[in-house]
Formats: sequence, C-alpha cells, structure tokens
Amino acid sequence: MSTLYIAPGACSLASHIVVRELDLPIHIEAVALRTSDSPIHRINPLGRVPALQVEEGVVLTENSAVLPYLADLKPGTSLFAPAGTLERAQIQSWIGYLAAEVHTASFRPLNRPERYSADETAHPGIRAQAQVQLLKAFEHIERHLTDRQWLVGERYTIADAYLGVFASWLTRIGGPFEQLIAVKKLRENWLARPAVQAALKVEGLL
Ligand SMILES: N[C@@H](CCC(=O)N[C@@H](CS)C(=O)NCC(=O)O)C(=O)O
Repeated sequence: MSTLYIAPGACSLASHIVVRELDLPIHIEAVALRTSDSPIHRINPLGRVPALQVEEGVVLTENSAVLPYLADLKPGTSLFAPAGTLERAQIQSWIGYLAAEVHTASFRPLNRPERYSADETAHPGIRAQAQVQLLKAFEHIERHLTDRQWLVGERYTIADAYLGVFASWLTRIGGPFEQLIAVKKLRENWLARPAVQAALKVEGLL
C-alpha cells in the first residue's frame, strides 16, 4: 500500500483531502517538520511534505504532481478532467499558480524569513513585503471567484482542495484578507465537505 506523508495543517492537507474525497487505499503518516530526526528525511531528501511513497524506493513529491497523480487513480473523477482537455490544463494552471505565487513566493517568506536573510533585523521587512505579495496573489483569485463558486468548471476540483488549505491559512493573518468575500465563501464551502472535515479531524485540527 502507498503511504502519503503529511504534517498536520501543512500544505500536504490538500493531498490528504483528495485521498479521502476519492476513498483511495493510501496510508496516511504524519511526520514532524524541521527536526533532524524526523522520518521525512529518509523519504524526501528535502525534508518536505507532501511525499507519496508509491512503493519501496519510489517517492513522488510536489503538490503539483501529487494532486493530479492521486486524482488519476480514479479515472473519470469530477475532481479532475480527462487528458487533452482544456479543463485539465486550467486545473493545472491554478495548481501551478497556487504552488508558485501563493505558497513559494508569498507564504514562504512570510512564515520563514530566515530563509531569505540571516540578518534578523531584516525579517520584519521581508514579512511585510511577503504579505503585500500574498494580498496581490489572493486579489487575483478573488476577482476570478467573483462570479463562480469554484476555480474551474463550476465544480470542486483538486485545485479547490489545494486553494482551501491556503485560504484557511489566511484566517491567522486577518486584516485586509477578511475583505476577500469570494475567497471566504470558497473556504466555507471547502470546510463543509465531509472529506475536509475527516482530514482535519485526523490531523487534530478540529
Ligand atoms: N514545492 C513544494 C513545497 C512543499 C513544502 O514546502 N512543504 C512544507 C509544508 S507546507 C514543508 O514540508 N516544509 C518543511 C521544510 O521546508 O523544511 C510543494 O508544493 O509540494
């Protein structure tokens, strides 16, 4: 059986949710992050989650690969779209945007400024600019969601499972992010899904 390595509340929550949405026979293993003795270092040399051990010695990493791979284990699922369709490319486009612009370019410097400067006095400035970038990234999503409930094709997909995780992280920041009404609505609809509730419960977040 494959094993999905996750950390409670981390971006791996999206893959965990998809496993539950599709009722996939995948073992969920929670690991600690940023500790040298965590088992994640044996699985993913980068020490990051999500990491999907497909079989002994075969590990798939990166949300942008793990989410589509999981969805393709259930061909025909409404969470994704068939190969060669525009909808599939649109779902992948949003996953790319979330991974690059929202996670890596914005949340990472906001949460881990020490990775951008060893000078602690620079950290408040890095955080402030990261928050500006994060707001811009979410304003783009807000505009897109103004006349639709989900990111692509009027139905919940793996891109929404992923966006819901980042939208839930916004609640820790508040301020201008509370004005993003469409994002808030998506977060509420995401939170109401039984698979999201089940994953949050297992991760000890309810
Ligand atoms: N580009 C990776 C980023 C994964 C990532 O940064 N995961 C975080 C949790 S949200 C992590 O494992 N951080 C631990 C670390 O960087 O040491 C992806 O999209 O899967």
